[in-house]
Amino acid sequence: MASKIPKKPSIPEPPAGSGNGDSVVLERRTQRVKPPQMFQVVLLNDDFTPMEFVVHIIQEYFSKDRETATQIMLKIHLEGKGICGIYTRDVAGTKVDQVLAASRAAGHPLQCLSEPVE
Ligand code: TYC
Repeated sequence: MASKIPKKPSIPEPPAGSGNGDSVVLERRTQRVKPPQMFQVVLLNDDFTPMEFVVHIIQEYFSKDRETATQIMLKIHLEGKGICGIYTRDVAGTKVDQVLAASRAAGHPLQCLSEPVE
């Protein structure tokens, strides 16, 4: 006759994630990363910088074709200022530095700045 092996008293497993001190509880959360603040790079009008130079600057540093660059330049000439592009903070700052350096190197007083959008 086979002797009965006594069964180990069974301890029920705690429900997953119930937190008995050894367990790690993972909560599902939707993480939302907000888009970065954007900065528009603006050129200002003046009475001295040649139109052709401004068109060249807009083509070269803001990747516009000649027609678009000419339209932007004329808008600045007529309205006093105009947006040449919208970028993240660092890229906008670099554009401003590059435009100012190229303008001073050519002996022109062209002014360029960046400002937060909205
Ligand atoms: N007003 C300038 C002129 O008549 C042309 C100009 C346009 C200058 C745009 C600056 O951001 C500027 N020669």
